[in-house]
Amino acid sequence: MYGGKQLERYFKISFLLLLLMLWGFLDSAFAGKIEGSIKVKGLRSPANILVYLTKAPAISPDLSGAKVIIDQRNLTFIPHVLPILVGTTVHFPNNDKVDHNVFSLSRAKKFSLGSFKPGEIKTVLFDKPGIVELRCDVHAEMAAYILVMKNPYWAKTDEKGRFEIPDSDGLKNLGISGIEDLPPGKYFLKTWHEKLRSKRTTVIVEKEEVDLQLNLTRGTPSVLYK
Ligand SMILES: [Cu+2]
Repeated sequence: MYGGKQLERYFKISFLLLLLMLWGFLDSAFAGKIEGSIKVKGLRSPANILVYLTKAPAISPDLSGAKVIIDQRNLTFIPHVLPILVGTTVHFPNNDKVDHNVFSLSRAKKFSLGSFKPGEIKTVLFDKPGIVELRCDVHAEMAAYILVMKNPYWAKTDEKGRFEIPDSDGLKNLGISGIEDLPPGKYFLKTWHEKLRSKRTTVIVEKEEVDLQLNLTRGTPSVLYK
C-alpha cells in the first residue's frame, strides 16, 4: 500500500488543492456590483442616464446571439438611448406608415440608410466605440443615440434614477450573457446623458455591493472615452 513518504505527498497535494478551491471560492464571493442612484437638477426625469466603466475586466462576450433593434414607430426612435457593445449589428425596422431616412454624421459611425418603406428593415454594424447621433432626413424631430461601448459594464438609470452594474437583465435583453460581477479593484465610472454634464468618479469595489449617489446638472456631456 502507501509508504510514509507517499502518504505525506498525498496529503500535501490534497491540502494544496483544498487551498486552491478555497481561494477560488473566496475570490468569486468577493466579486461585486456597483449600485446607486442619480439625482438631476434642471431635468424632469433622472431616467435614461448611461452609467458606465471606462475600463473593465477584459472579456469578449459572444455577440452571435445578439438581437438589437432601434424601432421606428409613431415617428419616434425606440429606445431613445441604446448602449451596445462595439461589434454589434443594429436592426432598424420601419414600423410606421411613412418612409424614413435614418442617418448619422457622427465620427463613430457615418451612414445614411436612404429612404426606406414601411415594413422594411435595414442593418448597420457599429465597429468603433463612441456616440452615434441618429437623425431622420424626413422628420426633423426624430433623434436617438447609440452609445457604442468598449466593455459591457454599463447600465441605464430607471425612472427613479437607479442603476446597477453589471446590468445582467439589460444585457440579456440584448442577447449578451455570461457577464460576471466585478473583481475587487479600482474603477473609473462615468455618466452620459444628452442634456447633462458628464461626471467621472473613482469607485473601489471591495465586497459585494458598492453604493453610489450622484448629482448631475444640466450641461453638455463629454465624449465617452478620451
Ligand atoms: Cu423619419
